[in-house]
Amino acid sequence: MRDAVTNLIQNYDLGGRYLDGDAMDRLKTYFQTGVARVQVAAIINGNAAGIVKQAGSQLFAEQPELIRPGGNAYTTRRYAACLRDMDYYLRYASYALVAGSTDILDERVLQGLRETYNSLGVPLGPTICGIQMMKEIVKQQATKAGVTDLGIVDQPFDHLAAELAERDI
Ligand SMILES: CCC1=C(C)/C(=C/C2=NC(=C\c3[nH]c(/C=C4\NC(=O)[C@H](C)[C@H]4CC)c(C)c3CCC(=O)O)/C(CCC(=O)O)=C2C)NC1=O
Repeated sequence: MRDAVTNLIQNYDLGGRYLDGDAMDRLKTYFQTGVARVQVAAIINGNAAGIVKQAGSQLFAEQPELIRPGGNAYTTRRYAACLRDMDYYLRYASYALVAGSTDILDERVLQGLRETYNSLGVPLGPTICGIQMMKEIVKQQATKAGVTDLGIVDQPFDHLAAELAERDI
């Protein structure tokens, strides 16, 4: 698992290069967003259960067929598995946010996930909707807390969504 700084250092070390102006710019950007990253991670940590619950209610209100007989989240067990998955996405998104890198998402969350979902019939579209809903809730809460740099919040959630999306091209 790597973060923005170790990623950068590794690249420069591979080339045997000193950190140049470009590296400095990237480091500056990361450190300048550092306080906001920690702030948003704290918001997620303090409200995780509520965020998952709210996004879940929103998802099932918009797509009620998911929790009707024949739906993938129908039965208490599968309903709980769905919310548990949302909680995984939220928790790992908070790690990626602090790391300033989506590496951890690739390594710990996304690897083999599409295949697992496909074999269990877990629909990807609604899962992506759930991830986007959590993103919006986190952004609302971050805005309320005075965080202005919301692009950092988009990054991990959008990465999860994009990697889960069908892209057979
Ligand atoms: C930390 C990394 C990690 C992830 C991401 C993860 C996901 C994950 N979700 C699973 C199941 C599942 N995931 C869902 C999720 C949903 N169904 C829906 O209709 C909704 C759209 C959606 C919720 C938003 C459901 C219902 C199951 C159970 C499917 C089944 O057993 O039939 C399974 C199969 C094994 C199990 O049931 O536990 C895995 C591995 N596991 C991990 O260790």
